[in-house]
Amino acid sequence: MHTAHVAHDTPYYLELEEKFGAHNYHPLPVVLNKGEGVFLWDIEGKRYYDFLSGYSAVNQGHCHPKIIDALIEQATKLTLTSRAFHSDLLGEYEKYITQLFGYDKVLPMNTGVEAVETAIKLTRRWGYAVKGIADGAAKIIVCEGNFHGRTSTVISFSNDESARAMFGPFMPGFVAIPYNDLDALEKALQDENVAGFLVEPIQGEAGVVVPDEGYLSGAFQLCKEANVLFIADEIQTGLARTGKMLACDYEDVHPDILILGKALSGGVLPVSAVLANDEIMLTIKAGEHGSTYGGNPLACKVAIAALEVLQEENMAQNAADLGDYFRKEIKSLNSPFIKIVRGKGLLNAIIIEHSNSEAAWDLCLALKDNGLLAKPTHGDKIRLAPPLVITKEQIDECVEILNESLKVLA
Ligand code: IF1
Repeated sequence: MHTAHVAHDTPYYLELEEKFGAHNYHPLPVVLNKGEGVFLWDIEGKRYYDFLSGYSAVNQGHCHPKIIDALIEQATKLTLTSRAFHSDLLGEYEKYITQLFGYDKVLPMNTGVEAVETAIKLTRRWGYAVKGIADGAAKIIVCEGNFHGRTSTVISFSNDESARAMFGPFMPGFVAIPYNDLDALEKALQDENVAGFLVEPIQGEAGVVVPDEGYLSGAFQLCKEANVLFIADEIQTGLARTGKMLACDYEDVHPDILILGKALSGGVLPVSAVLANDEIMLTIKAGEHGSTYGGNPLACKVAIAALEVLQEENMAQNAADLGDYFRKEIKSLNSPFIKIVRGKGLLNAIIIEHSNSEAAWDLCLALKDNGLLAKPTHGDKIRLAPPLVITKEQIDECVEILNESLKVLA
């Protein structure tokens, strides 16, 4: 029977998800059906500024024409060969991305957490094969407050109860230390069985926690001296988001293992990557790691376009300039409800101070009504991360929307 496609209202879509979908998220009550640049539209045709950017996967703006053209062109030719055979795009992409970031090789994966898992396996394998750690004894140092994804191994070293409670038993081999604490790192590195230090240059989910100047370079130096791999998870901070191509670039740190994801495809499909030099990368031999979709020609074509667009449109510089401006403008509101404004480039967050524990959520509902989409994280923090193509005039309009929306907390 052919059902005529009739437009449905918002409750219709919310009810579908409620009835037929897992309840593993608590989204804002908005149903979107179009995205372009910094804007999203809901099914009622209302336009919003997107201040989440798909959790920093849409740095290039929604449906960037050049990325979509690459997607469409490749989709009509060849989307997946599996790695059982070669394609005419994998090598081209591997050459492009390794030369862009300065590494010998790349291991292509799909989601961010798959790349983190791959980096963990590479680090352990290097620990045994090169550093000489006894098989099975390798440890990786991580930071409290980390977020590196949601697989069983990765939540094993999370200290966020909402991410790990009742998902045990957990994977051993991880040591947690306080973030932004070089003394704690130095102490933990005394253990000869440590193979790597996995760190976010800025902690995203923790509410955009920016470490002290010198933390990344200090940590890198300590790892060098201890013959331990410095592993940077730039899945959220990378690809121009913080005002440089990589957040590590602020301190001229060249990670031993670099992990990318999210904006590597401009929000078009899951593409992630692990970059390292031969001493590390070649410890994994044929048949010892893989993925059905990893390095598929569609992903390769899209990722090249996504990386080119970041550079051609100078998005890192725009993020740096407008990030400074944005934080200054928010501070000048002098709102009694904004305790802290912090971030780097266009990865920012505000911390809400209010007697009502739901204040951040209420503010996000008001922002939505006023045409700006953002979402609280961990209760009182609201991440504010628009696509990197935003203009100064649009920042001004969004600061005005924030100012107007803050009245709901009065
Ligand atoms: C959710 C935010 C969280 C990440 C870093 C690895 C991954 C992520 C630094 C895994 C993913 C997403 C996941 C999403 C919420 C969002 C997020 F900070 F970006 F907002 F949770 F911290 N490393 N972050 O940020 O990548 O497997 O998801 O592709 O899980 O709720 P993924």
